[in-house]
Amino acid sequence: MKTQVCIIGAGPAGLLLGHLLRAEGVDCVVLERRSPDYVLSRIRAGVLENITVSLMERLGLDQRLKAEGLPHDGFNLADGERLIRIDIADLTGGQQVVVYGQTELTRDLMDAREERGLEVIYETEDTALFDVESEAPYVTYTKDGTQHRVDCRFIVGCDGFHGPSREAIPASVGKEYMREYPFGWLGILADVPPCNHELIYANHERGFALASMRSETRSRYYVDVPLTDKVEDWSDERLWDELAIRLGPEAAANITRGPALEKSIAPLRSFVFAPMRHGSLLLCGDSAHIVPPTGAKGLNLAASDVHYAAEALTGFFNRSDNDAITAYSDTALARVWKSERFSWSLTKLMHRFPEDGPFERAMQQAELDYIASSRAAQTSIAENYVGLPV
Ligand code: FAS
Ligand code: PHB
Repeated sequence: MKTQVCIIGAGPAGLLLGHLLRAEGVDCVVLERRSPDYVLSRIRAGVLENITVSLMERLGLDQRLKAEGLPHDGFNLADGERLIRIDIADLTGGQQVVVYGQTELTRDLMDAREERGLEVIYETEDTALFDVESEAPYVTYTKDGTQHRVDCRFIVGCDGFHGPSREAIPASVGKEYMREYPFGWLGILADVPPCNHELIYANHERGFALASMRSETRSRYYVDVPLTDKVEDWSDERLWDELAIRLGPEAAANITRGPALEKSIAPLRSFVFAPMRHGSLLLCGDSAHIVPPTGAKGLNLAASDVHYAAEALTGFFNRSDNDAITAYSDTALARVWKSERFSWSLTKLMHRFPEDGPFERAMQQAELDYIASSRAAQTSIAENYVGLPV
């Protein structure tokens, strides 16, 4: 097969990019190792920044997002019994975030692929990248026992943290930055009404908790747990009991319990790989960077990478403009680092680290007190949470 852009990975980054390129008449194909059902079975992000919503609007794929998404004007930091509300709308001149599950966004992008002429090949195996330093790279993969080859001008690695694309950049070129956290997030999804109409991030002496939702009848909660914990260690009842303690009496009084539809533990790490372009290979999303989910940035950073990559690739093919391709890595990384900083700082503020002593705890308390009393501090958090300009 011959095409202009071969995209590896049909998660939100790969599908968004594929649709944006097709909308500009650029040929592309997306290779995905899993089945469509498997991709949709993942429960991940739930908060959308402006950039992600605006890309769906640009594609004309925002009907369900607009109909079912929940626009939020604010969110809350719970510090023991005190609730510090960050009034996003007031502090950012009316901006909002939208609560809409990554699963639903991915479904909208998948459902539109045929009518938009976006070819996605699912259940590919042994995907391998070749000649990425040349102007004629190619990808090989196996499907149903037959080997296939895709010749293209660019490869875009949208294959997540564990995909092969990043490995195709020589160690002599690539630099990794990593911070792993001494806890994971145990999440539960349940068809119960949320305990609050806005998100609550709680810093409790027993640990972190988050009250989030997918709709007015489906809730998503998290507590942090030691990395040695297993999902089996946490019965639904034990998890609901712990949430009621950590989220504070007001939220606890409003918690409706129910059976878990999904329960899983995700490790927390901060990771950046640079550069995000090497020759004819570009990286987008989790293939190049990971943020702890505290700042709700993972999916949205993938969207901003895709925004820059689509601009660069359509400029190359439709306007013979090389500049944006050349600048892609620096442009994308500039926004990545700011989101990494915000996600790391909110993680440090809202979690109890086993290595922390009384001084570190006092610093957390002082920062929460400052945030509670300072419009400037709240504005900084609000503008980062809604998403910094692209
Ligand atoms: P993805 O990982 O979503 O997609 C990559 C795709 O590439 C996958 O479909 C994979 O199957 C495919 N692939 C991999 N190797 C391949 C190969 N060799 N050939 C072909 N295809 C291949 N963010 C939040 O904001 N809030 C959350 O609560 C949250 N929870 C998360 C929980 C988990 C367990 C994880 C891993 C992430 C979570 N995130 C969360 C972050 C998440 O939203 C990611 O940032 C987002 O999925 C990134 O999208 P992609 O870059 O498209 O990567
Ligand atoms: C979620 O709803 O899954 C969610 C929301 C906000 C976060 C992380 C996860 O910061």
